Amino acid sequence: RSMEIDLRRALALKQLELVYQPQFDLASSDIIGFEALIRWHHPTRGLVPPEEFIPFAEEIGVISAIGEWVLRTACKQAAAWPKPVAIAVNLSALQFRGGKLAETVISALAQSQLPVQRLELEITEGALLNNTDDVLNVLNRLRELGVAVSMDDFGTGYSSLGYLQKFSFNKIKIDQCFIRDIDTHADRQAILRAVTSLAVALRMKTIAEGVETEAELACIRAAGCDEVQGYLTGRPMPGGAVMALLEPAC
Ligand code: G
Ligand code: G
Ligand code: MN
Ligand code: NA
Repeated sequence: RSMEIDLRRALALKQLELVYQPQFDLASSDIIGFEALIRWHHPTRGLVPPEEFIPFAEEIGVISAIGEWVLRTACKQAAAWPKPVAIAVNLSALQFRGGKLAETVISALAQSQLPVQRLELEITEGALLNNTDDVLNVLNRLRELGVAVSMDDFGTGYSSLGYLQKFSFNKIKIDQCFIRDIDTHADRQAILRAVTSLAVALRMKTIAEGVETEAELACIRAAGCDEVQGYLTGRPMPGGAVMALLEPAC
């Protein structure tokens, strides 16, 4: 109960923060973007992880407000970065309800002056599970605006492949469960090769998530992934650290 009261007030009390995890192109080693990840600094509980409060925010009906804050804040901060890299924002399935999402995205872009090509939205297949046609309409509308859409946590749901046929995602984010210890798991290597060749055929990019070791990185390269995101190449960092990282070295 008190957690509910606290979460309802978290936005107004400025207890929410976005951290950013870098994403790298494997061929060039360039930073190509950052994923925005939300953090809740609770006054007594300390740092509450999103796995704990995002489902709760969905349950008590504040996810739309939080999601809109995330979108506006990420666009505003990214617009001020010294390099025009991409900013990836996670969407909850519930943000597709109410038919306001496309307007919110348009408004966040206009307010921040972020060029539309720099925005990527990440959705899990959970977002497509119910009211699939409504969600697809919104996604197509966003696509027409020029926003990129990634399928997050690919391979962990019930019908990831089915959704690839329904919507042409710009990018497939391959879940960490296929990446972890891939250097010692031939089955994971086989799965990764299959997913990357599928992505080539569908003209989608691939990014490997949760890469933690050089050995994993070598396998990901060998499998032909386009991009990498993980603790090995960069942990989620506050906005100030992003500025420092992107500032040209003199
Ligand atoms: O950074 P990480 O532990 O912190 O994130 C855990 C989970 O929380 C991931 O599944 C991620 O997609 C989700 N998450 C992080 N930030 C956001 C956000 O801004 N909105 C939504 N809906 N989910 C988020
Ligand atoms: O949105 P998504 O479900 O992809 O959220 C990414 C989550 O993975 C975040 O919680 C982020 O902090 C976490 N993460 C990113 N890189 C790594 C990594 O290398 N190892 C682990 N264990 N978690 C990671
Ligand atoms: Mn994500
Ligand atoms: Na993911």
